[in-house]
Amino acid sequence: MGLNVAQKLLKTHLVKGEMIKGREIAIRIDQTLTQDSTGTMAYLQFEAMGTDRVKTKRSVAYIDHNMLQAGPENADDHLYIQTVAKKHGIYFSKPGNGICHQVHLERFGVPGQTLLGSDSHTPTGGGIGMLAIGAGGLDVAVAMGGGEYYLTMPEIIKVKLTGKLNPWVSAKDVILELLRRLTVKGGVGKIFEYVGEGVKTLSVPQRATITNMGAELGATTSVFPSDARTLEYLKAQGREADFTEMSAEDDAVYDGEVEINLSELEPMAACPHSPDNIVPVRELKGMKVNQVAIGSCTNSSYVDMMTAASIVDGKTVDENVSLVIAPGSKQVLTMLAQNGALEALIASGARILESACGPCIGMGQAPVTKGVSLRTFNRNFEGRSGTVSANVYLVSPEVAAASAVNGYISDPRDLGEPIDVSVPEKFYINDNLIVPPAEEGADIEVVRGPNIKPFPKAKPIAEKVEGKVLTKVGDNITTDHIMPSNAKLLPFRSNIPYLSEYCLVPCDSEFPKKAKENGGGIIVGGVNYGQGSSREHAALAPLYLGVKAVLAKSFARIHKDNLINNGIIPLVFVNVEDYDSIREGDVLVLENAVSAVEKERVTVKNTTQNKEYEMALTVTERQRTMLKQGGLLNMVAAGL
Ligand code: MIC
Ligand code: SF4
Repeated sequence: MGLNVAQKLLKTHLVKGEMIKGREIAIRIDQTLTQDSTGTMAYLQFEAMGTDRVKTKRSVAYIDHNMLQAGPENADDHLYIQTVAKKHGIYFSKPGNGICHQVHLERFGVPGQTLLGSDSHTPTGGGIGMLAIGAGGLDVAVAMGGGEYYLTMPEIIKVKLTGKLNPWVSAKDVILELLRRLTVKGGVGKIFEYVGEGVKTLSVPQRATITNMGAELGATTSVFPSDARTLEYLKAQGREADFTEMSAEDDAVYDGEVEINLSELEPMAACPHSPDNIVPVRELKGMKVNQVAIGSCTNSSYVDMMTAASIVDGKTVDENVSLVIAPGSKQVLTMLAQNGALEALIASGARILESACGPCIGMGQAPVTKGVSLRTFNRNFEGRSGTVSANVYLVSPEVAAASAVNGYISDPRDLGEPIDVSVPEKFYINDNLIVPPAEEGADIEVVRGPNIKPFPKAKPIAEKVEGKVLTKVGDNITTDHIMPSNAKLLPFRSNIPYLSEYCLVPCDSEFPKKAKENGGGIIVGGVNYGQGSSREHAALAPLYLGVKAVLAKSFARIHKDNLINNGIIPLVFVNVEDYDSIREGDVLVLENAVSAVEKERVTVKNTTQNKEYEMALTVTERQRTMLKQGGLLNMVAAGL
């Protein structure tokens, strides 16, 4: 039986376990990436582990999220990351160099290698044939220290692409179609591997758009083969030496299959407030638009920007629309400047932002009250834009640019003659914003600003875990709900005590107060609890507030791992009716917790209602040890 691409990648990196669906495996990590809003914690944790130099083939620290610098906090964090990187053997990508995933694809991604990143969109690297996985900062810190990465062997789903995209239909529409079919929880525990004739028709940046937004399916990762198109891209980046070919064998077997005929796709949009709320753009045609934003790690490549520039060239952005453009990297921005496209964008009335995440994570450009914002981004969770009442639609650059000119949501197919933009034969290469690490780090002083506070550490599990239900929330609660991120809060990513004051506030404004008054407690959640980002802060803030367990109908992968890494027990209702009966304020007890966490099923008593709930603890053996020890750091310290 032949291997598929995902299996080849896993097999060549397998350190422990058997590649049998549902079993725990451990893989060797070749490369890591961090960004600044998760990076400070990851490096504090890395320092706490006492490793001198990273043991990976390549580790890169990017600055791309916290760029507003409205006070000294962001700059202090940047300096901390820059100095800690220099000392410990990590490349540092300066602010202005671009969004981590875009730059990593351009300059560092290597087909056939593994990449672990402290950002949920790390699977962008799957576009170049990497096994690229998003994880919490602590997992990345361990990988930097040479530790393996543990995961449950995912199901591998074949996504067979046939046909070819029609003019004005884009890679974004491919992933929106998959989200339409499978929803934001459809990818949990799965790797999506793209195969078929249609694959050849997609360039690396297009593939990267698709693998990037596979994160919204909840997938472990997504991957394309490494083929002639990959070589073409690497050559254009002056990196053909990094190429290796890799494709699925003819008789490769998969755990499931989805087929998408590219020729049948049309422009689509994800409507408020979820990336899987998909409709064809033609159904929204005519809706007035207040803001259009083009950028983010999903759609900020050279081709995306050139597409937008070609559409607005010679035209004027509608008087009621604010068009903002954030090119994904310095490479992209420079090329736009060199070939005149930047001039076309500026002339049309576009507002040019620096190469960073910017509005995608609410760092500026919050839309008008109740505004309609069209974004080429990957997440449209309520409030993430910085305006709670705004309605954000996720679309392709083609739809975005056409709508910016017209002032209403437009189907780009109405623009007529297709434009022709392709990957250039040679990208502009200038890596002068990438600072290499010191040869010898011993003498480098790590600079810590006053905003950097120690992170909370979990304690080994108590014999009896007891607490009040502090809050009960519904389905698909995102990490943006649990630990909101916006221009006001992002500067405090190194300050958990401060951030904890905002924990779960979008769902329950009293949550931090109740947690403190009760000396901690328990959270009850619905389906897919913790979807979205990799931010460990969504576990660290609850830990700081004394949360001991989360009971939910199901969990998103990275958040569940982050909870366990920080000693918080994730329990799943076996009978979903129990979720209905539970009330805020009920006291829940898990007796004999130390032995209970060794079992697949545990009984939680509701002493207020005199009921018992059967809960599943579906974690690996290693995670059971981790829960007993009080998290991953304690486990590493104990040499386990
Ligand atoms: C996001 O898109 O939500 C973020 C901001 O990039 C996060 C990381 C973070 O919260 O810092 C992610 O996707 O993991
Ligand atoms: Fe940055 Fe947005 Fe991408 Fe997250 S999704 S890495 S905030 S551009």
